[in-house]
Amino acid sequence: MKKIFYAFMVLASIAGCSGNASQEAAQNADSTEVAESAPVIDTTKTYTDVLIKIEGMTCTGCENTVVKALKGTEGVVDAAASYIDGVAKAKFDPAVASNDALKKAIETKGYKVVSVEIP
Ligand SMILES: [Cu+2]
Repeated sequence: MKKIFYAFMVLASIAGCSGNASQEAAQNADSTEVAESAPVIDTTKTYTDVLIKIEGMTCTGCENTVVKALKGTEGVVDAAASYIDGVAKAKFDPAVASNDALKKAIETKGYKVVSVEIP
């Protein structure tokens, strides 16, 4: 019975989110790992803030996937996303990360980056 229940949950989550559910489940599974390696803001550095316009986010799970993708990118110290507005914000060390690196991290998760701009 447990296997049947699990299969149902997987199907339900896939139906609820256009194709990114399995990736979200994988991301959620190692959420503690992400928390442990949370980046620290160094006040001696100058960071770049960007506003990223994204197509394809449909729920809070998508927001989490995008935020984790951004925070998992080397040089990113803060990130947030809104599926309702179709945007994400990120703060990064321009000596380490770049607009293209952020774009690539998001598009690897199956979302389309429309633009990366200074807000
Ligand atoms: Cu979603």
